[in-house]
This record gives sequence, C-alpha cells and structure tokens, in this order.
Amino acid sequence: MVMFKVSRVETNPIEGQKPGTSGLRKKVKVFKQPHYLENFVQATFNALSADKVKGATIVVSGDGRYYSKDAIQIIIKMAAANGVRRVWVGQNGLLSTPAVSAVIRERVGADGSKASGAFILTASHNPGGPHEDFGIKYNMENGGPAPEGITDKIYDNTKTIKEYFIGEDLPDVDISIVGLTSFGGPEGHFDVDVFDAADDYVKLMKSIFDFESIKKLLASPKFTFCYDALHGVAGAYANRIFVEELGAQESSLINCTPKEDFGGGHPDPNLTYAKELVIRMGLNKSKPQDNPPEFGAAADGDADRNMVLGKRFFVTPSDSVAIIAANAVQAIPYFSDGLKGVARSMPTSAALDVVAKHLKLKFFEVPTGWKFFGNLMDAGMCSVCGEESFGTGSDHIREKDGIWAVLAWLSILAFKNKGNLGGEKLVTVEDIVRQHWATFGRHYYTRYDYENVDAGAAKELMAHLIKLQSDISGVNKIIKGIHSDVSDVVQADEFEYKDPVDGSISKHQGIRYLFADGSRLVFRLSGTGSEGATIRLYIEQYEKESSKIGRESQDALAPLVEVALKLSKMTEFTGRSAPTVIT
Ligand code: VG1
Ligand code: CO
Repeated sequence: MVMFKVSRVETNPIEGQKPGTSGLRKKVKVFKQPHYLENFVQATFNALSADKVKGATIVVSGDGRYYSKDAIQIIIKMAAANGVRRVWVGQNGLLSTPAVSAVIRERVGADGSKASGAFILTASHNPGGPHEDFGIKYNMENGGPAPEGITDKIYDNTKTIKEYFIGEDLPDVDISIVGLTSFGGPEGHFDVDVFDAADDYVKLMKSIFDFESIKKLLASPKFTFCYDALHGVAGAYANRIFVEELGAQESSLINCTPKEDFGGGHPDPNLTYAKELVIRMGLNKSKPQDNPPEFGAAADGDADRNMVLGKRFFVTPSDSVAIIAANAVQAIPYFSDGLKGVARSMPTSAALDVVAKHLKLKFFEVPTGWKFFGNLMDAGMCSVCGEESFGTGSDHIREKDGIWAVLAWLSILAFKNKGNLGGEKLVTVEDIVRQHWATFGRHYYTRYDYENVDAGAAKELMAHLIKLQSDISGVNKIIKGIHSDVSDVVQADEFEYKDPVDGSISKHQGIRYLFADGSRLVFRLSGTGSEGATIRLYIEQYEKESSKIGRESQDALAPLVEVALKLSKMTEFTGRSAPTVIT
C-alpha cells in the first residue's frame, strides 16, 4: 500500500473568498493562483465540526467543467491530510448537483459508511473553460448547501488562514475507473472510492415516479420529446434515464455529452441560451419548424435547473412549480399521501401562493437560493418548492433538481393522458398551462438581467431605489406620471426573512415594490456572478379575469416594465438601454 505524509503549508489570506448565493465562483485564472483553492478548502474543513472531517466520508465531484479534474486531485490530497477517512468520487469526477445531494442522503458504502458532506465543483449556469468560471461549494449532511452560519464561518476563516494541510506525496488517483484505492497515512487508512455517477440517482428517481406510465407516454407515436443538456453534466443522466430506462429515442437527446467548456456556450436553460432547443421547439419565429416535439426541456451545467417547453410554448418556471404542486398528489406516487407544504423564493411569482391557498397547504416565501428551503424540508414543513430562475424540486433531496422536474412534467402529462394515448389528440403542455390559468388566474411574469454592470453603478441604483421607499406617495406620483393606469404601490421595503425553524434572520434580500392589484417589482443584485455586478429586475402582474389571461406576456407587462425602468433610472445609472437577458 502507498503511504503518505501530511505536509503543513504556510499561506496567507486571499481577498474575496466570500461564498455567494451558491458557493464561491471566480474565473479559472483566479482559482489557479497559488494557494487559492487550497485556502478555501482548508477554511471549509476548519469551519466544520471535527467529527465531520476526522474519520468522515466526503463526496468530491461536479459538473465536469474545466479545472475540475485538477481540483479533485488537490481536494483528495487535502482531505487525506485533514484526517478524512474516505473520499467518494463520481466516475470522471462527474456528479450533478442533485446527484451529489442524493449520494449524501442515500448512498451506503460497501463497509456501511455514509457521507457527511460534499465539495461540489461547479459554477452552475456560468460558462466554463480556461477563460471562464470555476466554482466550489460545500453541502452538509442533509444533502443541502451549507447554511449561512457555515458559509460566514468559511469566509471568516479565509481572512485569517495561515496554513493548510496536504498529502503532497499522494499519487493522483485515476478517477476514470470505478473502484477503490487505499492509502496508508499517519492516522491509518485513507480510501478513494470511484463509483458510477448515475446509479444512486436513477434508483432514487425510480422510487419517486411511476416509470411504467411515463414509458407508455414516451412510446405513444403522438408524443415526441427532446432534451438538451447544453453540454453539461445532465447528459450523463439523460441517457440513462430517458433512453435506457424510459425508452426515448437517442435522437431526442441533444448536447448530452458533458464537455469541459460546455461547447463554448452558456449552460443556462432559458430562451436566450438554449438556442438549439428553442429552434427545435418552434419558438424561434425567424426559424419556423414544421412539426416541433410535444415536449422539450433543458438543464444547466450542473443539472439542477430546468426549462420546460411545449410545442411552440414556453412554461415560466414560476408557473411550472405551481402546476407541479397542483398535480403532484394525483400524478406522482411519491406525493400520494399529500404535500406537507410548498415554498418559493421571494422574486418567484405568486402562482404557487394561489395553489397553496386553494389546496390549503402550508406556504413559505424565502430569500433567493436553495439553502433556505433545506430547513423547511428537514422539519417536514415543505414538499415542493421552486424559484423563478428555472429551479424546481422537492424534499426527495436538498437541492433543486433539473431531471426530477422533467420527470414531474412527464408524470403530469402521463396522468392527464391516461386512457387517451390512443385517442385523437393528446393533452399538451400548453393545454395544461392554459387550464391552470383558467382555474387559478395567470401571473404574467418576466425577469430582466443586466449582466456585468459596473459594481459602483449597480450599488447606486439600489441605493436610489431604497431611498425612494421612504416616500410612497412620492413614488406613486412618479408612477402616475409614467403610466396613469398602473395601480398604486401599497408597500415598499427590503425583503427580510426569519427562518421559522431556527429563527435566523436574513436581511437585504431584495428591494420590493408591492402594488394594490397584486403586481410586484423586485430588484436584486446577483450573488452568483464572477465579475462586475448583475442587476436582476423581476416584474409580475396577476390577472384573474379569464378574458384577460390569453395576452402576450410582453404586452401585458409593458406598462409595468416602463415604470420599473424609469423609476429605477436604469439607463441613467447603468448606461444600458436594454437588458442582457430577458426571461
Ligand atoms: C441565481 C438565481 C437563484 C439560484 C442561484 C443558484 O442566483 O437567481 O435563484 O438559486 O442562481 O442557481 P443570483 O444570486 O445570481 O440571482 V445555480 O443553478 O447557478 O446553482
Ligand atoms: Co445550477
């Protein structure tokens, strides 16, 4: 057996290692600086209680982006030197973010071991490659992202760090081959266990959904399907689940081979970046398609996000979670005993609120970022949750789950078409959404992103919006001057959240303007970018009247958009006449 020694390396704090909405994300060249990754990893080990490190089992893997393979070897060596007993690695270093969560919660090693946490190597929807982004985040024993208490501690540690520990003489482990490698260290054995990236996740999905009924749907000649992994890690699961398990044709998968640079694109499943899928689904007006598939979906780099499309039809993520919640009990076996509650992030539309009210479900509104849902789920208060940013999931794990969302939609389609698969016409995605609007009303919704804006300008814009909030009647005067038929602002504040489980308080979670008719404007600064600042503007308007629910979203929202842009002085502050991305 190969033996290793522990080396203590002196280091100095490096600025800017504050984890954002979902971990630390920086350009690859920043991560490659001497000690940069090592400092953050040691700061994380030091933030955990000793029993989660010494003798523990941890998972290390990610979305396969550029620099992951180097980072995995470094983390393995540091884990060994910090007294970790076992490191579990998905084959080729690949594990989707939801699969990591599933592995922490479900996987039992050959010797009965369970994982106590994970380093996930991803910058999610941000581009990858030598000149793009890398990222790292830590997930806890429940399978969810470290809560703010821990991420604050990690950040504090990065500001005082003086040393880190590494097994410098450990040889690199071949992570392309499934199997166990054992080493001997000062504190005994250290194992690296490389395992199949999909097995645990596939097993979990089969325990949640009725695969037989989805299989029948996919086998119907009237149902056509398309899945785009945008060259991210979802491809590794799509093939196993959609093709091998559910019988979809291989040709229905596009961009399903994971690539280190995501083919040079943004692995971000929205109407702007999922270009190929958008064309295939007949949603690009300048490239009309004769007969687009009935159902299409895309994932982001680490496969926790999803975009759901019907034939020539876009489902907003806010509607998607509401529709899943409304149909879950009938359509998905995992929920057959009922939902414990539902939750959404603050900027997500209130479509879910209406469903919760109707079904008399517990309902929670939390700040942006999945870590806030975890406590509710651990406490048995929430079953289904979602974010407007193409994130949907449930308490089967503690991350959002892109493939789960697709299986949920396929289950709903299978349920709505039960006994109808041989019929004239299938119930379509669009039918389901329109029926939902007819029952619950429609929340027109859009998000404007201004990416890579000057950080100072973005701060000034936010400060301007907060200042305005002290005089609501003044705000209403300004609004009336822009658009006389927009309703009045009745409340304006910064969103603050008190966690109902642990009582912790999160402040400054977005600037809100709430209108008398239920409309909302929300402004936030992104916490996942790696350069400059990204301003997000969320615009929402509720329409109950059935005669008014069929409008084009842009038309319905035009007055509110104008109000938002003028009120915030967007162009004056940022110099931008248009957003980078509209979703
Ligand atoms: C964005 C989204 C947020 C999501 C986060 C992580 O955060 O708005 O809803 O939870 O990304 O998603 P921000 O702070 O940039 O707005 V992922 O798929 O990038 O881990
Ligand atoms: Co993601």
